[in-house]
Amino acid sequence: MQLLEDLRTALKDDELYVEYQPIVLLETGKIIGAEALVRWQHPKRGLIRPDIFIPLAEKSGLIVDIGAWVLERACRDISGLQSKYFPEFRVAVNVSTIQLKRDDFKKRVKKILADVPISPNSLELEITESELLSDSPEFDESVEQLKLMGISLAIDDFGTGYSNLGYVQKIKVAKLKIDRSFVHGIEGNSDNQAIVRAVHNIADGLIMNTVAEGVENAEELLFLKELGITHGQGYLWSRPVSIKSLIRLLQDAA
Ligand code: G
Ligand code: G
Ligand code: G
Ligand code: NA
Ligand code: MN
Repeated sequence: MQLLEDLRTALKDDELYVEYQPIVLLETGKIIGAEALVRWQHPKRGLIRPDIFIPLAEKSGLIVDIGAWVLERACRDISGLQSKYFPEFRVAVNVSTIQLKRDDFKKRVKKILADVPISPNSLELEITESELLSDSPEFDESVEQLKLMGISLAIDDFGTGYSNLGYVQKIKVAKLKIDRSFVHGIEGNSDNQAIVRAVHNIADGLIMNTVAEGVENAEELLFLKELGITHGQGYLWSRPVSIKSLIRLLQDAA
């Protein structure tokens, strides 16, 4: 498959880059961090979205190197932003369960943290599930080690895919990110209201934070605040932007 062949060379040909989408406190709108999102500028086909190439990367195993590259890029970008402007700023990076199942994942993370001046406390890893996570001692070990290093963990796209409540209880992450399909149009959809309320109650009971993804307008924001959700992300505040634009956005708000 041509696209997969192209993806094999995309890293070394410098075709991947990272954008950042602000994560805000719903109460004040203050931007407290950002999620790193990878992009692929294909030389012939133009911009290819991660929904297309991340699954390819996962199936082929390329996600291990691509994921490590995204993590290092994000740490470098945010390290610069912290040291020059906003020392408290946090960054969330997506990691596939395939990366977490590798027994060298912890070593790769340690190496990045040794090379880049950034505190593990300002780093969050969003676990995205691409496959059913059957019993994996390597995965459990990675999760424990990352926590010991002071890195916080979140479950991404909660409520869709394979994540289930037993899994949430078992790995005890700090945060659930509520999938945007439940957030969109929430003010007029009582099913979605019930789901978001229930997810928030579960998170609250397990002492986890909740982040609402895909917040697009003031009606959704108001509803989420009333439900007690604390953090959000979405086009209401900003699309994913370059590191330069992120810094500008933060400076304008300061
Ligand atoms: O600046 P620009 O129009 O590109 O910003 C895109 C969106 O992000 C707009 O809705 C703008 O109001 C919002 N935005 C920019 N900075 C901040 C901020 O510091 N806090 C909040 N809540 N929103 C911001
Ligand atoms: O960036 P966009 O809004 O198109 O993201 C689409 C999907 O791609 C999201 O579900 C997101 O989790 C995933 N994604 C984006 N960047 C990364 C990444 O660096 N690693 C992994 N594993 N998934 C990513
Ligand atoms: O990791 P995750 O799948 O949650 O990645 C976030 C994805 O959601 C990215 O593809 C990003 O571009 C997209 N996104 C971010 N904010 C919004 C939003 O307000 N509305 C919609 N429809 N998509 C969004
Ligand atoms: Na995701
Ligand atoms: Mn994510």
